[in-house]
Amino acid sequence: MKNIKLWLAVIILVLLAAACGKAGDVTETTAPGSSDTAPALSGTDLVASAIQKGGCSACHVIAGIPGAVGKLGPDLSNISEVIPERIDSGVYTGDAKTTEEYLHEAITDPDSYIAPECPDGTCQSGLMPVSIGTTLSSEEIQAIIDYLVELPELVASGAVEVSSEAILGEAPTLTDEEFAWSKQTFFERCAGCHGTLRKGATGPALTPDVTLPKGTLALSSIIFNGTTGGMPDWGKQGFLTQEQTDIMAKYLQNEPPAPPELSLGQMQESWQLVTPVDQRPTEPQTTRDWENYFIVTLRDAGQVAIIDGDTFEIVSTVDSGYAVHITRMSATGRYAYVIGRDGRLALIDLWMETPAVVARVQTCYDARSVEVSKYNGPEGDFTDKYAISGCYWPPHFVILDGQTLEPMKVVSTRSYTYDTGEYHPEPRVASILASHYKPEWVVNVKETGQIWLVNYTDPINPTIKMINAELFLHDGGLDSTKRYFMVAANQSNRIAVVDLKEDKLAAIVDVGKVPHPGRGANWIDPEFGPVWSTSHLGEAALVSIGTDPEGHPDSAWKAVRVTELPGAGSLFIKTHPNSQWIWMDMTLNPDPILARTICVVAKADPARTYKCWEAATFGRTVHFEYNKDGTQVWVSVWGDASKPGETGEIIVYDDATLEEVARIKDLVTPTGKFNVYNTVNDIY
Ligand code: DHE
Repeated sequence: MKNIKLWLAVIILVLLAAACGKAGDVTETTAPGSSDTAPALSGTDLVASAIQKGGCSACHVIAGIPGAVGKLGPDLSNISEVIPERIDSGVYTGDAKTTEEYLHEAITDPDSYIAPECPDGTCQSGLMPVSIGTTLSSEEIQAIIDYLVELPELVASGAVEVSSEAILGEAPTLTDEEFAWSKQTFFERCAGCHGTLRKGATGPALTPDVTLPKGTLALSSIIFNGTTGGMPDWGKQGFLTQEQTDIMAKYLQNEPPAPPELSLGQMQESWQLVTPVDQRPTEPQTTRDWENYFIVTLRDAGQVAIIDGDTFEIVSTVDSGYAVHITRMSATGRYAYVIGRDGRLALIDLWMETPAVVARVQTCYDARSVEVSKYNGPEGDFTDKYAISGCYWPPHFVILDGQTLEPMKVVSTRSYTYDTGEYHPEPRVASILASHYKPEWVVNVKETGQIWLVNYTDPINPTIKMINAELFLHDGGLDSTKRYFMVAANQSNRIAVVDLKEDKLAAIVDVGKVPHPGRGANWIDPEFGPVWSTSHLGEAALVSIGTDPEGHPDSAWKAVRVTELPGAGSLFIKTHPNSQWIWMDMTLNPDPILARTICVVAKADPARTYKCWEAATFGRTVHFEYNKDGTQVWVSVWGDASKPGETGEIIVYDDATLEEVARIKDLVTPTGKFNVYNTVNDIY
C-alpha cells in the first residue's frame, strides 16, 4: 500500500511540475481522451484524465488534480474520511455499506444521497450529471474511487496539494449552424450576466481558460440544472433541450466572437420620428388617471402593456424592443421610455387616448438602462428635455433629445479598472439614475467600478466626474431624501453610496452575497431610523443600511440589520412610505415553490418575515410596484410564453390586508412594471 501511495504521489508531483506556473495559470496539453493520447493511460494519468472527462473539477476541490477548485459540490480531498461516519449517521439515504461503495454510488447514481454541506451553501440535487456513470468506463470510475480513498493520506503527507492550475485541451468543434445558433442564444440568454466578451460580471467569466478545464459534461450540467448561486436552470425550465445545452457547452469552450460596433451615424439612420412634437396632444386626451398607469414589460412578446391602475384594464399594448428590460418616465410623467435588451428604445406618449410610440431609435445591440433629465432649478429647467440610454454592447452611453429620441452624443465607457488600472475592453453601463440635486445622471460603469456623474447642461460637451467605487456595479436607487444613491456592486458583495449633493463617494458598505436591490426599499427601522434595504441573489437575507448620517450617525452607512428569508435567489424588493411592509421575491431560487413564493417583512417587527406564501401555481413571481397612492401592490407571475394558460399574470394585493384584489390574466411573460407617478418621484 505504501508503495502505491508513493508511486501516486511521485506521478502527481511530476504532473504538477509539468503544469508549472503561478496559481490561475493555464497549461496547454493534449485533450484527454483525444486520439493523440492513444497509448492506454494508467495510474494517476488515468485518474487525472477521468476526472477531467467527468468534469469533476468544475464543481469539486480535489487535491492533486490540476484546476480542481470548483465550489458547487463538496470538497473531495478528505471525503473518504467523512464517509464511514456519514454511513453510520442515520441520515444517509443510499445503499452503500463501505467507502468504496459510497463513492461508486455517488458517481453512478449521484442523487441517491445529497451531501449536507457544500462550500456555497446547501448542496443541490440534480446538478451532478447522472450521465457521468455512463460517460466514464468502469476502469476510470475505479481509478477515481481508488484515488479518493488514498487522498487524505496523500494530503496529510504533503505529497499533493490543491492546485488552481488548469489543463487546457482543444476546444470542441461546432458546425457553422451550431455556432450561429449558440452565438445568438448566448446574446439573448447569457450575455447579460457573463458579458458579451464573456469576461464575467454578475456571472463568472466564461472565456476558454475557464471553460476548457471544466469540459462539456460539467458545463452542460450547470447550464441545464442551474446553480444555487443564481444561474438559471435553462434546461429544466424548458428553454434549452439537452442537445442544445450540449451545443452551448461546446460553444463556450471556443473563443468568443467579436461583436460589431455602432456609430452615432448608424444610430441616426435607425431613428424614426413617428409623430413629430407639433402633431402630439397639448393636453391629456384621456379621462383616465394616466399618472396611475402601469407600464408592464411583456418580456417574450417584445411588448409593453399600459394598464390602468384604477380599473386594471389594458389601455394599450405597444411593440417595443426584444425582451424589454426597463421603462422610465419623463420628469412630467407624460412620456414613457422603454428600452429593449436589443438596444431599441421606444418613446410612448401617455397623453394620447390610446398611448402609442411616437419615436424609436437603436442605440446599442445590448442594453439594460434608460433615464431622463429631471432637474429643474437655478441651473435651468431640463424637464422632459433629454434622455440617456446605457449599453452593455457596445460599451457606451448615448444622450438623446427627450422629445424626439434623436441621438445627440455617444460616449464610450472603455477605460481602466478603478483599483488596479487594468484596461477593460467591455465596461458595461449598468443602472442610470437622474439626480434631483443637479443636472446630472449617475452612470454606473460595471467592470471598471466607476460611478460617472454626467452633467447634461451642455450635452454635446458633457462634463463627467469619475468616482472610484467598487467593481461590478449593477442596480440601485435613491435613499428617502434623494440625496444619496445606493448601488449594488453585486459580485463584490457591497453597496456603494454616492452623495449627490457633494458629488462624492459617501461609503462602501459590506452586505451579503450578490446583493440585488432593484432600486431598493426606504423605510424607518424602529431601532436604527431611516434605512435602505437590499435582498440578495446568493444569500437568504434582507440587509438594511442606515441612511441618516445626521439623525442616526451611529447607524449611517452600516449594515445595521439582517432579516433572514426562506431562500436566496431574490431579485427585487419594494415598499411605499404609506405601507407597513417590505415585499420581496425569490425569483431565481432553484426550488420552483420558493421561486413563486413572496414574503413580507413588517416594518414594526423587522427581525423576521411576517408572512410568506406561494402566490401562483406556475412560473416565478418577480418584481413589485405600488399604485399611485400606495394602497395596492402588483407582482408579476413570470410564466412560459409557449404554454397557453400559463404565460403569466399580474396579481394585485391590498397592501393593508395582504388580500388578493385582482389577477390580470393571460399576459405574456410579465416581468417589470413601472407606475408613472412612483417612477417619476422615485418612490420605493
Ligand atoms: Fe435586470 C433592472 C441588468 C436580468 C428584470 N437589470 C436592471 C438594471 C440593470 C439590469 C443594469 C438597472 C437598470 C436601471 O435602473 O437603470 N438584468 C440585468 C442583467 O445584466 C441581468 C442580470 C442578466 C441579463 O441577461 O439581462 C438581468 N432583469 C434580469 C431578468 O432576468 C429580469 C428578471 C427579466 C428580464 O427582463 O430579463 C430582469 N431588471 C429587471 C427589472 C429591472 C431591472 C424589472 C428594473 C427594476 C426596478 O424596479 O427598477
